[in-house]
Amino acid sequence: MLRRTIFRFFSLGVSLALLSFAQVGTQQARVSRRRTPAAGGANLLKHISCCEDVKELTVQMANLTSMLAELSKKQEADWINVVMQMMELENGHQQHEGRITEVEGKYSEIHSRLEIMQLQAAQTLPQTSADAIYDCSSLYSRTYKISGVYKLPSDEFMGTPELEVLCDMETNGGGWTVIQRRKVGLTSFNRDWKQYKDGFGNIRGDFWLGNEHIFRLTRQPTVLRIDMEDWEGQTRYAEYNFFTISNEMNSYKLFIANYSGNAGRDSLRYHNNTNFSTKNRDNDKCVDDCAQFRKGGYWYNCCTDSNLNGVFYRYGDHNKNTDGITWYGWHGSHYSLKRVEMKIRPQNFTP
Ligand SMILES: *[C@@H]1O[C@H](CO)[C@@H](O)[C@H](O)[C@H]1NC(C)=O
Ligand SMILES: *[C@@H]1O[C@H](CO)[C@@H](O)[C@H](O)[C@H]1NC(C)=O
Ligand SMILES: *[C@@H]1O[C@H](CO)[C@@H](O)[C@H](O)[C@H]1NC(C)=O
Ligand SMILES: *[C@@H]1O[C@H](CO)[C@@H](O)[C@H](O)[C@H]1NC(C)=O
Ligand SMILES: [Ca+2]
Repeated sequence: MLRRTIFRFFSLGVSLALLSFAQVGTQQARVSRRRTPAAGGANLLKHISCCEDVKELTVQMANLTSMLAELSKKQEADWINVVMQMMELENGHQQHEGRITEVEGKYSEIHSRLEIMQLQAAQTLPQTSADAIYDCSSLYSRTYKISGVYKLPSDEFMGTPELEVLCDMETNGGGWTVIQRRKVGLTSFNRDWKQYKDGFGNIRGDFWLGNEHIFRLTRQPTVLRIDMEDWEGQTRYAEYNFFTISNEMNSYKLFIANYSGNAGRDSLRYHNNTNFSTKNRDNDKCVDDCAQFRKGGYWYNCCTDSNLNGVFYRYGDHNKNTDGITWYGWHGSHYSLKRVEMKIRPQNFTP
């Protein structure tokens, strides 16, 4: 939009300049036409006529030069205006994004009083290597059986950092560590490599836990479950009895196996054995840049059979775009889902 404005401005500038030169042309033509009738007069007259013409031409040239100078001054002022507008827009955008984060935080806070209480309970847990709490399944085994946000203490022995996690202690036996959630729709998932590596968003709202954490948590044999909801309130799930990603050096490549569920065709299978891509790291199997097209970070192939980190579209806009939160095997390529949660737990977990 802005680029188009700038372009239009430039073409306007160019046509103005062209117009000025066209004026020079016609004025010169007028001058030479006026010279012709004087041809029959005396030499002196001719001479004067000639010099007056030249004088007039000089004046016109001077006027034109000053006109041009004025024009370029105006053009410069317009240009500065455009740049200022651009900067203002950018500023507004940043403020907007800040507001969104704030609003989402507040929204989530209202819904998380109980979660905070659980968090405090979790913080009082003893921290020894033997009791290492390193995911929601171990919390579950320690009788923490209420879904919500917990803080996992850091563990030097295990080399694990302190980490806030969202635990789903209800679905199909519980013990799930949620690695991704889309439900509020205010957090952008069109992020760069570093942000996908470290994680982003709000653990009480929408978030990506971070590829480093996912890599670490899936060192043991792990199950992945994807819960989805559409705008009609129907729910589906996809479960993989085997899930892991490789390390950063190997571009967090995806491995999944043994699908079960009711989400129609397995739409993550197409992404099996592909590297992770973000808007600034094209590791897909395509000439195109899938992360740019689908506006997310994901294990893009060429490009998608699902796009769970795509753009959150609200009801009404949810079936108009191909860069939404899609699962082709259920609702096709143009239907952006209302809610998604990706969660993991160890294969050997027993409720
Ligand atoms: C040139 O400028 C002078 C003074 O500004 C003005 O009187 C004159 O009409 C102008 N001539 C043309 C051809 O624009
Ligand atoms: C995936 O990543 C690995 C290591 O980063 C690289 O060697 C390989 O070529 C990548 N594959 C594709 C399809 O980009
Ligand atoms: C993914 O690829 C691996 C081989 O790397 C294979 O064993 C596995 O069955 C594949 N998963 C699916 C769901 O096709
Ligand atoms: C998939 O399930 C089969 C049968 O239960 C099992 O033999 C196989 O090892 C599983 N594959 C993976 C990669 O876990
Ligand atoms: Ca590519």
